[in-house]
Amino acid sequence: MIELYTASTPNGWKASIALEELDLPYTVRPIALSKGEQKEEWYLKLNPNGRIPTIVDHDNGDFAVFESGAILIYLAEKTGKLMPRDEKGRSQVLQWLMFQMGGIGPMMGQANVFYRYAPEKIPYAIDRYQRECRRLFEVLDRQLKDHEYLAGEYSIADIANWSWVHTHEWSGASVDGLSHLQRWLAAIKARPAVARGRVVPERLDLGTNKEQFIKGAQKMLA
Ligand SMILES: N[C@@H](CCC(=O)N[C@@H](CS)C(=O)NCC(=O)O)C(=O)O
Repeated sequence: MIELYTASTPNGWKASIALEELDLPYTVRPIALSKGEQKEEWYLKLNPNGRIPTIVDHDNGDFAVFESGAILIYLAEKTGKLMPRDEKGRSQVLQWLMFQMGGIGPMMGQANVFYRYAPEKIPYAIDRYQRECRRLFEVLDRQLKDHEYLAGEYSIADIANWSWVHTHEWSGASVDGLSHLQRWLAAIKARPAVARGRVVPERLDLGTNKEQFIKGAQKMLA
C-alpha cells in the first residue's frame, strides 16, 4: 500500500492522478498547507523540502519519495507503465517532464503569487510571469500539433504538464488560439482516472471558494 501526503494543488494532483491511472492501492493523508503542517518535524523527515506531495511505499520498506517529478518516475518504474523502457522513448518522456518541473510549474506558480496572492500588485512581475507562461504554452502547442501526446503514448509527462496547465485561468495566462493545446487539455480531462485524481484530497472549486483559497495561500506565503 502507498500512502500519499498531499493537498489540492497541481503538484499534488500529479501524484494522485498517476496513482489512479496505475490503479495502485493508496491511502491519502491530507496536509493542511495554510496551517504549516508541511513544515512540521515529522513531515520534514519524509520530505526535507517541506512541501507536498510525498509518497511512502509501505510495500517497499516504507520508502519515502519527495518531489512530484521523482514520484512520477518512481511510480512509472515500479509498474512499468506510463513511461517507455527503451532509452530514447524514456528520454523523451523525461524531457517533457523536466520541461514541466523546470518551466511550467515554477512560472505558473510565480504568476499565481504575483497575480493572485501578493498584497502589492507589481505590474512588471505579473507581466513577466504571465508572458513566460504563454511562451511555454506555445511550446507545448507546437509539440502537440504533430503529436497526440507530448512524448509518444500517454505518459507521466502528460500528467505532469496537464496538472498545471489546466489551471491557466488562475494564473491569468491564456491558451486562446492554441488549438492543439486545447485539444490535449480536453482529451486528458476526459480520462476517468484524471477526474478521480483531480479531486484528491478534496474537490477544489475556485469559483465559489476563491476568497477563502486566496487567504489560505497568503497565510502559507507569509
Ligand atoms: N518541486 C516541488 C514543489 C512542491 C510544491 O511547491 N508544493 C506546494 C504545493 S503545489 C507546497 O507544498 N507549498 C507549501 C509551501 O510552500 O509551504 C515538487 O514538484 O514536488
